[in-house]
Amino acid sequence: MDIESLPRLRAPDSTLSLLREGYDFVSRRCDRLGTDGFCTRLMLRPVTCLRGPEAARAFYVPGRLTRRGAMPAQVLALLQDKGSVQTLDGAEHLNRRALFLDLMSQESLDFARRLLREEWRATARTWSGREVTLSREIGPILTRTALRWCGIDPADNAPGQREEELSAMVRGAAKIGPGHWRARALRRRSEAWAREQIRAARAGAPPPGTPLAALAYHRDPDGLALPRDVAAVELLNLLRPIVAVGRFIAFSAHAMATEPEARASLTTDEAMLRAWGDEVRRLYPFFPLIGGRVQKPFSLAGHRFDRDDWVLLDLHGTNRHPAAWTKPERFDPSRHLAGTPVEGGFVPQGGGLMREGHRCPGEMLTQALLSEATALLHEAQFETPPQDLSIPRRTIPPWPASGMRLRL
Ligand code: HEM
Ligand code: MYR
Repeated sequence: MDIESLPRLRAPDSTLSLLREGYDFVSRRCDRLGTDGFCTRLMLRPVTCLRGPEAARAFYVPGRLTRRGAMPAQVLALLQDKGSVQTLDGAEHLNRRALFLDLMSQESLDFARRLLREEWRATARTWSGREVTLSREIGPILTRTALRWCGIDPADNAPGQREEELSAMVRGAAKIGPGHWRARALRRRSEAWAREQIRAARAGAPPPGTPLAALAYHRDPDGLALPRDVAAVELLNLLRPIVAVGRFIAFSAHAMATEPEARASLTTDEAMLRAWGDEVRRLYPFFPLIGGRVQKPFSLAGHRFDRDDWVLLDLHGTNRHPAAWTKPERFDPSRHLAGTPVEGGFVPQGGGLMREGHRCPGEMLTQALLSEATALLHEAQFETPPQDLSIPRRTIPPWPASGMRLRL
């Protein structure tokens, strides 16, 4: 690893550069300095930015870093929120995390795929012969999929409003200014709705075996039910990211449009679909950086990380790191069929173990939905009308510039 003593940037604070450069902020500086990390300040607070598989392995040693006080408050407010699984550590975290992992059985992943196919087909009836913008169409489809998967009937739950709220949370998480504050207001409306779901589930009989029932009846390590507002926050932590998978689906269509050679070898074989989706998750910009605050001091390549130090791991830059991938910028799904990636080199949804640590527990569900959507896009044999196919590098997270227009 190219970390000797980590260089310190000359600029007194890098917040504006991060906002200006988005996904390229860490990598540009590392490339320039010839290192895999550097020290700077963000929002006036000292931080060490790291990238690459070795850094990711160090970052994901169990118990080393907490997520508490490690993500900007605005991001936390719209994504995971107070009291959520991401803010927990130790036994309480393991217990809450098991709630999420227990929802990811093969049967339940297959059910999610079936729901997505149904909702896609129902909407696609209105598409034939017409040009559609995938970024606009996919949100409602995934919102209905997410509600039904959780055990909530879209018909009784204003799916249009739910879609507006859930999409705003993702769009507004890394924004500052009015876009962010509007999303905060929508999030409050969404939380009120989610609390009512939990209340009603506890008062009545939620469909057994559903995520809603699991949340309503979950017990913490002391045998207590989750407070209603915490259960509501966790319900949103299921619904919101399922809707967020829409970006990966748009990126999958983008790859079909821009990588004709790879598209020619795409089939609906399960291993192929998975490899295609993994290559989309590896290369396209989504979750840029994950933060941690040191709980157990450690050293990495001669640099000492002390208790409470703030660390940011560049997930996007790690997925494209030459220590993990040959020709990292090339879109090549077959690389995922060839073997397992270098440990720590494939972290689109975080790294480390699935059972403990904070790696995204929805990763398998993301893969399942992305495989299904890739199959549906492949079957649709769409063409792409002339449009701006660039992917913004400073909007976090982006859509393809034209929203990904398809002719079906
Ligand atoms: C955590 C990304 C989809 C639920 C995370 C983390 C990332 C991430 C980077 C943090 C990892 C860390 O702290 O080390 C994504 C992306 C997704 C996605 C890019 C694509 C849409 C999902 C889905 C679900 C989900 C579909 C559930 C249905 C969660 C939860 C956590 C989490 C509950 C917190 C876990 C913990 O702290 O233990 N995700 N995720 N995510 N994700 Fe996802
Ligand atoms: C989810 O809804 O939980 C999944 C995807 C959300 C992606 C949103 C990206 C914003 C992260 C900003 C991090 C900035 C760290 C300095």
